[in-house]
Amino acid sequence: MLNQSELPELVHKNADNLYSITHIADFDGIGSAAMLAHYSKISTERIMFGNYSGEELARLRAEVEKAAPENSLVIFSDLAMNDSKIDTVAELLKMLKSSGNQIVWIDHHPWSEAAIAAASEYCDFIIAGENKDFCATELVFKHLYEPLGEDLEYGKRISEIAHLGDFNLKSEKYDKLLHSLAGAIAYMNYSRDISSLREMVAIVATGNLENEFISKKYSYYLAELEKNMQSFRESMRLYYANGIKIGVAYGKRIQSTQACGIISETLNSDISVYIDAERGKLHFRSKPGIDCSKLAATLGGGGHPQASGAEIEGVVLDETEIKKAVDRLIESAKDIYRGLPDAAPK
Ligand SMILES: [Mn+2]
Repeated sequence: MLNQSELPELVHKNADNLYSITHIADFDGIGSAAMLAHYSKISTERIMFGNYSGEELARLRAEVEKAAPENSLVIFSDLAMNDSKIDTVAELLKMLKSSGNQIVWIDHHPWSEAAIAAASEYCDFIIAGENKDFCATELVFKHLYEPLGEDLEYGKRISEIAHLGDFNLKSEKYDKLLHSLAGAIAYMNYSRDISSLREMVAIVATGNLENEFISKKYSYYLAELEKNMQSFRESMRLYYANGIKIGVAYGKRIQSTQACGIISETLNSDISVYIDAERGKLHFRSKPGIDCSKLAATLGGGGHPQASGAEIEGVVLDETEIKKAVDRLIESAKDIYRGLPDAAPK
């Protein structure tokens, strides 16, 4: 295991020889890769994306095999290792190690002890486990970028924007920009357009976030949203589990934070569940004091106490399957939650 003080030199030495593997789903993933690209000027083929499902991990593995990094520095950012995927990810790390690569992993999601132990076996440096103060982009800034002392203004700005987005904070200065970034990323993600996501990293690496490419993708997102919003709203239902209000709605191609925000605003729910029927994904958000990751875990998922996800793998969900999943969730919720904690807003 490397010492923290050896990291900047490692990045500097490998500036031409670096691969970034980052979270596909949000600006924290894009921003942390962009910061590395800003410093190292790596080409876009060296940026790869991952997520937590078996399907996406298989795709990442195929990409890594194709790129075949050798004696390089591979930096993972904004990705956790879920317990159900430890073996899959460990195998990927083993493969990278056997080709002489050095591996650095920087994340801020909750990890189990077992997952940290599995990753530590292969990583040369790792920051893993829940961090309530910093998102992945900020950690990359702090540990890999800032000590290099170049263009700190760029690094600080990207960190600030990623922080606001990842912790779902309001900001008069950046709200409009945050919406367009999140919507653009959601659009590319839903349409599985990896080359556009790579292009997005390259653009963010220039620092020009008011870019036409981004605003065009955002406008596509909005156009789809308009088509999908009515049926999403009509699907909204409120359930009770020991006095906890659980709002549920399903739809497609709606950015998860936005979808859950609409559910909680409309129903005043304590937990909001958005089911992405097209991709078989469930997104959870909850009010402070209520840990929705426990509910996500009943479907094999996980995440933060206030923002989590789960997946019914590789399935487009029809109404019967959605109903079955929701019934199961509400039953599980009755076991998990014993009424509102005092800390939770009533
Ligand atoms: Mn993040």
